[in-house]
Order: sequence, then structure tokens, then C-alpha cells
Amino acid sequence: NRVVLATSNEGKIREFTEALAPLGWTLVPLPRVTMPPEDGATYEENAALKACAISLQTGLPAIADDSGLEVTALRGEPGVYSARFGGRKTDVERNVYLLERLRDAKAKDRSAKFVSVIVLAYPDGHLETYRGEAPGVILEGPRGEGGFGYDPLFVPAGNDRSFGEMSVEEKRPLSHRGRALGALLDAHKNGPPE
Ligand code: ITT
Repeated sequence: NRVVLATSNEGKIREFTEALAPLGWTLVPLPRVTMPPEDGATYEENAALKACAISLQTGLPAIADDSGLEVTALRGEPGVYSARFGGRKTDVERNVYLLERLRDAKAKDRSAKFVSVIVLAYPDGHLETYRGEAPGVILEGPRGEGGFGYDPLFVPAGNDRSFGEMSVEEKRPLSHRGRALGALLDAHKNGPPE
């Protein structure tokens, strides 16, 4: 029941590890393998690219997540390009850039949504795909030290704290990844992947 976690993003690793614990799968860290370029046009394509490549190279089932933030006033940017928004290298630089873009656009609409697509790929080529979304708003400035990526700027709908102010456990039921993982957990209640 070994499954490779096909991500090198520390924040995702923390969230997957916490959420998948009840399944009792042994999560294998991403070995030193060649990750394919993420050149798909959709989260689904990119998640499948990552999960399939790792499953084929390791001979084990592999789970990958492709995700992004879609900002209404920026017509859905950065979307699938969230990890390299504006060519900025770090989370903090991308957060600063996002705030600049919203200021330049004189955006009154601060609404946005996070999207996560999780693909579980098997060495025989079989794929399972799960999608989750989280609507919310973008703050005027960062709040909180937790989470990763755009978390300090994002307040999920119906809440008053940002993802950056929440623990992994608090973020999960409200987040895109937590929702996609919920569907995966439901589908695997009766045992691990073979
Ligand atoms: P892997 O491909 O190794 O999984 P990555 O960070 O490159 O890692 P993505 O291509 O899916 O992953 O990029 C998604 C980006 O969207 C991520 O780097 C964050 O900037 C942002 N993001 C996704 N989910 C997020 C979350 O829950 N909280 C904050 N930012 C998130």
C-alpha cells in the first residue's frame, strides 16, 4: 500500500500527510526522478502529467496535485501559472506582485477562488481525478505566518481569518485541496490502492 507523493511543494506535503493519515497508506516521498515540464493547459492535464510520470518511473501508484488561484478582477489570472506568477521566484514576491496587479487594475472586486486537481495514477495507466474549489477574497495585505503560497492573502468565504492564520487542520475543510482530498478519501474508504 505504498503511494508516492509526487510533489516537491512542502506546503502540499504537510496537507496531504495530514489528510491521508486515516487511510493508513505509506506515503513515499518523491524520489530523485525527472519531473516532466508542466506544459498542460489545465490543472487536470498538469496533475495527470506529474502523477503518470512518477508512477511510471517508480512502478508505484502516485498522487499529484495541480492547483492555482483564480482572481476575478484579473480575469482568472494567475490560474495554472500560479507557481510562476509574474516570473516572481518566491511566495512573498508573488504575493507582492498580486497586490500590485490588483492595485494597478484599480480592482474593487476582490473575489477569487482556489482550485485543486488531484490525480492518483497507477503504473498500468489507470487514473483517478478529484477536483476541489474554495471561493474567497484577496486581502489588502498579508495576514498570518502559516500555510504557503498565497495563503496569507486569501480569506475563504464565510470566514474572517486568512488561510495563513489557520493550522493545517483548520484549513482543510475550507480549502480546495481539502475538498479534493475528501472525494479521494470517500472513494478509498474500503482499502488502499493495490
Ligand atoms: P509541485 O508541482 O511539485 O506539486 P508547485 O508549487 O509547482 O509544486 P503547482 O504547479 O500546482 O505546484 O503550483 C500551484 C501554485 O499555486 C503554488 O505554488 C502556490 O503558489 C499556489 N497554491 C496552490 N494551492 C495553494 C494553497 O493551498 N495555498 C496557497 N497557495 C496555493
